[in-house]
Amino acid sequence: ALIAPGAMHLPGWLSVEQQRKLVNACRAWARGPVPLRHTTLPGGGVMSVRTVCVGWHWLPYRYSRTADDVNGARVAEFPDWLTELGRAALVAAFGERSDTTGYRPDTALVNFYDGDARMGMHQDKEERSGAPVVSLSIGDSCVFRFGNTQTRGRPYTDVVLESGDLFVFGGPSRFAFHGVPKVHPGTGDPATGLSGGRLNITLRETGLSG
Ligand code: MD5
Ligand code: FE
Repeated sequence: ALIAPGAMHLPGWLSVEQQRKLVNACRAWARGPVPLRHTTLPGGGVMSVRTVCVGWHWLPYRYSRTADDVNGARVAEFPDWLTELGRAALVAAFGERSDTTGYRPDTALVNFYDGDARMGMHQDKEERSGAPVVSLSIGDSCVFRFGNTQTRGRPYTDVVLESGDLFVFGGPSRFAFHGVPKVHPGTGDPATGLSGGRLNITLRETGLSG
């Protein structure tokens, strides 16, 4: 369903097998070279979500090849199969367009939410690219709040994201405010390999080189 111009929600897009593969890949990335960890913000706050990055490391508020705020290690390489999954997601959402085959996501942010984790309303502005963001959800369902480009307040649309859902943020929706106000514990399917919590994987183009 089109939620707003450029914002497409495709429920149940990932098969359980694809979800298992992603869960296994995220487990491996979470073991290293950079561990899954809570990100500390410049003001001293600590995010409730735990994150590990692939390709480029996101830290507030820039990207680096090395995890400068964790252990200094170079992050894992972005694998080709994840590029192909990202392109397939764009085709599923918007069909074959010029920006589909040219899509070169080079970073994945893997967020893990336990039952109490939240993400406040924010914009993702560290990328120097207007390419779409591909968001894949696995495990417990959540309330995803999709807002506007002007303020973190209303108007916004609350969408329930469930295991296997694809959300693509492109065009005028790429720089909208958004957040995750609530996770619903115990709603995930253990067949995905996740016994609890919510996993979200976003694919992005940083627009950086080097
Ligand atoms: C999540 N992650 O469910 C979300 C999914 C993050 C984050 O917000 O920054 O790690 S990604 C939602 C997203 C990404 C880029 C743009 C827009 C939404 N948008 O314009 O609405 O853990
Ligand atoms: Fe975000």
